[in-house]
Amino acid sequence: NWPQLWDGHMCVLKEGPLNRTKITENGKRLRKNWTISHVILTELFLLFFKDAKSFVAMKNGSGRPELCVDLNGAFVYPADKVSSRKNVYVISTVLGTQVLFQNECNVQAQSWLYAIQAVISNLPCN
Ligand code: I3P
Repeated sequence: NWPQLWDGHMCVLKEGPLNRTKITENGKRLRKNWTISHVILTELFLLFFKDAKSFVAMKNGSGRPELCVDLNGAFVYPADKVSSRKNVYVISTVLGTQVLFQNECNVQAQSWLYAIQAVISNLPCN
């Protein structure tokens, strides 16, 4: 139960909008479907919500993220040649999920890269 899991256990390290698409799940290629998400970085997870309201609703006891990426053992790096978009990065998890994230502003995109890298390097499986 997400609201319970959230309650008192996680703190928000970074929060804001990003474009994202999942490209691989359990090692299997998926068709790209870029969407805008409200993204929450915690010490363990990168959470993708439909919008900021959905995140507030989850904290108030209803709803859950659309996508939850386990950062323990994950990698994050520039996604060169994976997209025609600019400022695209890929997060690759131990379970074979790959998510692209993107922001038109390279400073914004890079600040997410650095924040996610910092979290990963603090986790036991890095
Ligand atoms: C895809 C869509 C994606 C694009 C992808 C296309 O077409 O245009 O935005 O990815 O390119 O295949 P469709 O909507 O028909 O699925 P980028 O925006 O990241 O380039 P790709 O096939 O080269 O990944």
